[in-house]
Amino acid sequence: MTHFSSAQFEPNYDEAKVPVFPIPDLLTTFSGEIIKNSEDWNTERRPELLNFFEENVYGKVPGTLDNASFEVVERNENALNGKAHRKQIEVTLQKGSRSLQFNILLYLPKHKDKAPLFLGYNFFGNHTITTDLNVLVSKAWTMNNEKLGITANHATEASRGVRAHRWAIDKILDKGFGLAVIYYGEVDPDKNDFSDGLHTLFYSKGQKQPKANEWGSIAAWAFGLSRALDFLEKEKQVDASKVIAFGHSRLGKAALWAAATDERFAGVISNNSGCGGAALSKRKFGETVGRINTSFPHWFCDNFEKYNENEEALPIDQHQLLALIAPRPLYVASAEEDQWADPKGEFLSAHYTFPVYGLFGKEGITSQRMPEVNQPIQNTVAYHIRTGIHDVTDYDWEQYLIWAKKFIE
Ligand code: GTR
Repeated sequence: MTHFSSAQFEPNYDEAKVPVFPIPDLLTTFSGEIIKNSEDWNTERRPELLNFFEENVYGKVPGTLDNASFEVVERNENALNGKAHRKQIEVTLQKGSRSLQFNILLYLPKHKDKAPLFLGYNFFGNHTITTDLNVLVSKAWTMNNEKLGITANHATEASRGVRAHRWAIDKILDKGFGLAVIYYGEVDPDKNDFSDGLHTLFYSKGQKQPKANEWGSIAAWAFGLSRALDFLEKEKQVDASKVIAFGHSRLGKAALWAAATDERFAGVISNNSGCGGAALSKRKFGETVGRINTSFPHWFCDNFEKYNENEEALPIDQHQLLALIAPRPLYVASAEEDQWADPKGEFLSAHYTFPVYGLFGKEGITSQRMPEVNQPIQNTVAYHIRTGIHDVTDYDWEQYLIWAKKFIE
């Protein structure tokens, strides 16, 4: 197993140095059988791919919960200047004598009886996504970020609204969609330490960390999204058959894995998810498997380390993760200045899913030519690369809303 320090690692940003690499075939099973229709995809190929990603990339969920309960701790029928219904829900997950709590912040458009909805995580707490003074500040461990006013590993009033620019709440509500968000650190704190968060609920006696094929943090965050969907299914004003998992960057990786493992998600948006998300691993452009497993050893399962500086040995690539979403709508988005996430690798990965979407009579992206910046391609599989940096912008949301109106609503 290769370990190397971040300092030793020189990322490649030169297209000429991208290795010649195979694209593992979506429609040939590991034993060489050819998949000819959607039924064979669903019964043979999809399960074996899903199983590979579970065992070797993200890790398996080691058991089931004993109980999940939901309590509405705050609500207002006239939030955001009368535009929305707001609810804050405390979710309690239980296994034996252990439990974990996280909070969902839910905004629903007032004029709609049943709204389709985006569900996603935020990085620093629900109160950071809006200047709404009624949103509760998380008490959980939070990564320090002086610029955002977060010190001593806890958020305070100082960070209210600091990430509002990433969540176009007004635009979302105006188009008739709801938005539900969760602070990801309440589900599993983002640190290489398995003594807290969701993992601890499932340990057997004396166990201190997940086994080599068991879940890392991305899979734990994905599991949290599914539990939030359990709640949304009970919520009368939500159309739970139209919930789109959304995520940026590491949380885009989590959204993709949530939609891959839980087919109740109606679709998924990967915003700049990069390595271990939408981007092809075998291109080794920007962030690589070895680098991500070194910087963030807790994100994937330990089995994934076999592929550190050894992407050639992977019998799969990330387009096969994306294909697990089929036939549901999938949006992959990149940013021009986010070369670390390998925009071309994200585009090609979305492109290579088209034969699977085709089995279902859905339109993927058949051209191998990347579109120009700010020229979205919007089929059931959609892609855009916008100008600017690694971020979520109004431009991104405007495109997501056009696409979601067409393919989800
Ligand atoms: C980076 C990491 C990326 C991406 C990003 C983020 O440091 O290398 O894979 O996940 O963080 O989440 O913003």
